[in-house]
Amino acid sequence: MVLHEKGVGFETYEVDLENKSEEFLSVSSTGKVPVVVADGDPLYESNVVNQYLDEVFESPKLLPEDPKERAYARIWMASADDNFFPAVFIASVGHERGFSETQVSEALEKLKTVLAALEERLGDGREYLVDVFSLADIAHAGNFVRLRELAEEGEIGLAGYPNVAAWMERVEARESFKAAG
Ligand SMILES: N[C@@H](CCC(=O)N[C@@H](CS)C(=O)NCC(=O)O)C(=O)O
Repeated sequence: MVLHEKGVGFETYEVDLENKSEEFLSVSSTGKVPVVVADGDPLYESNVVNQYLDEVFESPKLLPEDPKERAYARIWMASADDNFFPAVFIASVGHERGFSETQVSEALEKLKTVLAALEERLGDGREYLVDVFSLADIAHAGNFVRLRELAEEGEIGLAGYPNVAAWMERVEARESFKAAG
């Protein structure tokens, strides 16, 4: 999404995470995706990569100018990593990935807590997590598809989180979200 927002050209490589190639492991020291190879140097951790891209490519800026708003953007980016991603991931594919029934139900409960926090944050007509569309929204958007699957399966009722549902629609309507597929 960041690269599409910035209009920067790039190539993508499909990675088989069940059967990681030597070529992939030579650029991904953690064996995880995403990895961005920038002028030959591999960068990883999506929030770190996204901040690098935001610094290197000027426009549009995807972090607020105001230091406190910028701090809040980083707080929500950390929450996407620490709370939203693991909860959605284990709740949606935990069974296939060897997590126990208890871990999957705990992840679902955790997800409800995370959604409640997002719901509160997005109250009072706030369109995005900070005062502008930012890396904080992008940090969550990568898991919207899984969250929607959970909603379709009846595991999560998004109707109970109207601010979150409206925010998701706003983010999903962006060309960068559609282009990122
Ligand atoms: N905090 C990391 C998480 C990276 C991550 O966990 N990626 C998963 C896919 S969503 C992965 O590559 N898993 C493969 C594995 O662990 O073998 C980031 O945001 O980049």
